[in-house]
Amino acid sequence: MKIGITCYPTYGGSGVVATELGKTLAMNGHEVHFISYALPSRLTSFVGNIFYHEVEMYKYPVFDYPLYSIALTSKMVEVVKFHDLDLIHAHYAIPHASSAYMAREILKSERKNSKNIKIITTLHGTDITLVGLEPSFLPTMRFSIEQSDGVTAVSKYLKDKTISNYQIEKDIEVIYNFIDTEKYKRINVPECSLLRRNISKKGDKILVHTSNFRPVKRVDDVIKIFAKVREKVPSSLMLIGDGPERSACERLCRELGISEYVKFLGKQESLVEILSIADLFLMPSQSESFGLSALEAMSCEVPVISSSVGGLPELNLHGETGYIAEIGDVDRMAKYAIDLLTNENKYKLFRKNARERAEYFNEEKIVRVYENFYEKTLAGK
Ligand code: GMT
Repeated sequence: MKIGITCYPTYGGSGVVATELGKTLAMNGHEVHFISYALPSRLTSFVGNIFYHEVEMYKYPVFDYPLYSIALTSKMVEVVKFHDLDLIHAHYAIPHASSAYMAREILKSERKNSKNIKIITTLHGTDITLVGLEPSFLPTMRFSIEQSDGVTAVSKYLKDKTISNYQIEKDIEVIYNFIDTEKYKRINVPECSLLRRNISKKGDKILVHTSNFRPVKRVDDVIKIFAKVREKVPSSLMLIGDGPERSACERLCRELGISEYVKFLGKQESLVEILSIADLFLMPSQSESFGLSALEAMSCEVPVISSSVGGLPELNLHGETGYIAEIGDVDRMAKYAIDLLTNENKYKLFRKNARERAEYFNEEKIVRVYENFYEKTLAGK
């Protein structure tokens, strides 16, 4: 198949899923064309069969705001026409699904009797639960989801939310986030020992959180949970990523007098090394349609303490791969963390369970589900 993929190129989960999907599809022999405003951050090395097309933004003094969705539509039309694509897979509905819809209609009007391009939209999270609900987006969102030839959501929760929030009648297939379990596995290389020495004292437990530090991630709760854990268990906290809440979080650590034990590592590429020295992953999010970063941790045998929101209970099995608690219940999350970190046998079992659960979301298996979905959509089923 010849597949166009549009996604946000930044560090967010939707871009990661789209890029890893494209890379695996290319390895499976498909021709993949990324159409985005910058090179996707995970597209770091050369892979044959992968092409990248940058959306060119035209600046004109009259335009106070960049006309990204129109420029994207035109780029989609160009790439489909000159590379004879079979389908466009839009990741994160706003504005990718509506640009793809418009591109399909332009192409339809231009080549009356030739094959029609198919549009597949994957809903990732805040495109449905937050941003898409804004009155300035809602009607366009509902229309472009309904008009897609195929729609997928990354959890059952997100599928249900889409149907109830937008009164969508279209079939939505749940295709979970996935993980390369061969790459994301616990390792013990010299870099790990070096990192461990930098992070904590010998024998101390290490807690970790990775995110883009947006309010929805509740990184302040991560810090409050850690402060309570630290009262009972000698431990350190690694915070990976960056974003708008970071300064406030650094302040909170100073106020709580725990700065010495909290390492802000910023954006990092070597996640496997980092996760391999961690004992527990914290994800107390306000909203989370799936929780890809928790899956990355679980694949490296790190149990998860998370909130019970969104799709998290579909990933993190309470009492097996970690624990879940109500949003904001910092006391309970800390209690669960202390319980796990001080009970060696239970911890070992959770660690094993976390890895086994991650294997359920194995990349090969789930990319095959996407391929079948593409074929079904192309056949008009
Ligand atoms: O919806 C978002 O906040 C953006 C998106 C991203 O690009 O980071 O994250 C979502 O998509 C991921 C990949 O499908 C999911 O694993 C995340 O749970 C989801 N984030 C939220 O729902 C907050």
